Amino acid sequence: MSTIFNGNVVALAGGVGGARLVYGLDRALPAGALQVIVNTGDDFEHWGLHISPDLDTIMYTLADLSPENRGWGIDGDTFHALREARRRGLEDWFQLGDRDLVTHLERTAALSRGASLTEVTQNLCRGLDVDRPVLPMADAPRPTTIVTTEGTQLAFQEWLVRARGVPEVKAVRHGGDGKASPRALDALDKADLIVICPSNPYVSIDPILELEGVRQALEETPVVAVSPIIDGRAVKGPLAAMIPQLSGQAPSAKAVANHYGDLLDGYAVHPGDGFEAPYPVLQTNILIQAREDRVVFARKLLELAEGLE
Ligand code: FO1
Repeated sequence: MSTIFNGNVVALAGGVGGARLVYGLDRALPAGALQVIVNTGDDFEHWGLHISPDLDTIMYTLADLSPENRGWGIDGDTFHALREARRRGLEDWFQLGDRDLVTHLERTAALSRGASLTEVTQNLCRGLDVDRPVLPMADAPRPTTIVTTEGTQLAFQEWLVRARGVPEVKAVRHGGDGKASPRALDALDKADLIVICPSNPYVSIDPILELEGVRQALEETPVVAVSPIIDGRAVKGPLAAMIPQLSGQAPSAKAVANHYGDLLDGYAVHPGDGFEAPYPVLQTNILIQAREDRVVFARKLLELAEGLE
C-alpha cells in the first residue's frame, strides 16, 4: 500500500463517528503512524462496573467487532445478563451485552488492583489483537455533566441514554483535575498531523481539548477536522439539537468549524456543505458507515493534509 502521509498522526475521537474515521485511518496509514486519543468524559459506573463507552467503541471497531450500522457494542452479542438483571429488578436502561460485559469486568478488576486506565486499555486491546495505540485522554475520571434548561444536572449517559437526550441543554461541564494522560501528551508532542474526528464537538472533542496542554499542542501542529453534520443533520447522536441550544446557530458543518475557530488548518465536509474559509474546505463524501468508504475517505483526508503548507 502506498504511503499518503509521511509522519505521525494523532486522531482525537469520541464514539461511533470517530471510530469509523479511525478505522479508515488505521487501514490507510503505515504501521506505527497512528495514535488515537479518546474521550473518557462518557465513562460511568453501572452495575458496579467501570464502563468506557468511547474507548470500547474505538477498540471494537479497530478489532472489526462492532456492528456496522449501530456502531457500539459487539456485533451479534447476546443479552442474557441484561434480561436476568431486569428480572431481578436491577437497572436495565443501559444495554450491556454478554460478550461486552467481559471488557467491563476486566477493566474494573484491573483498575481496582491499581492499574491506570491507559494500562488497562492497552491490555484490553492486546486481548483483541488491536495493535494501534488507543489512549484514554486522561487516567483520572473526568465525567461530563449536562446542565439542562430545567435546572437539572445529569451525568452524560443518564442524559443521552436514560433520558434519550431529550432535556434541553444549557451547558456542558467537564469534571476532574483537567490533566491529560502522559501517553496522550507524548503522542501530541510527536504529532505531525492532528485529526479531529467527526465526533460531537461539545461532549466528545471539547473534553479532550480542554485538558491542560492539549489546545496548545493543536495550535503548534497542522489540524484537519471532519464535519459531524451533513446537510443540517447529525450523522449520529444528539448534536443537531445541541448546536442551536449551545451556540444559537443553525446546525451546519460551518457552525462546527466556528466552534473550533483558529485551530483548523483544513476541513472536510459533505458535498453542498462547503463555505468560504481561510483554510481548504474539501467537499467529498463523508458518510462513512461502510468499511470500504471509511478507507477511501481517510485517504482523501490524508491527501488534504499532505497538501497543507
Ligand atoms: N447507547 C445507547 O443509546 N443505548 C445503550 O443502551 C447503549 C449501551 C452501550 C453499551 C456499551 C457501549 O460501549 C456503548 C453503549 N451505548 C449505548 C453507546 C454510548 O452510550 C454512546 O454512543 C456514547 O457514549 C456516545 O459517544
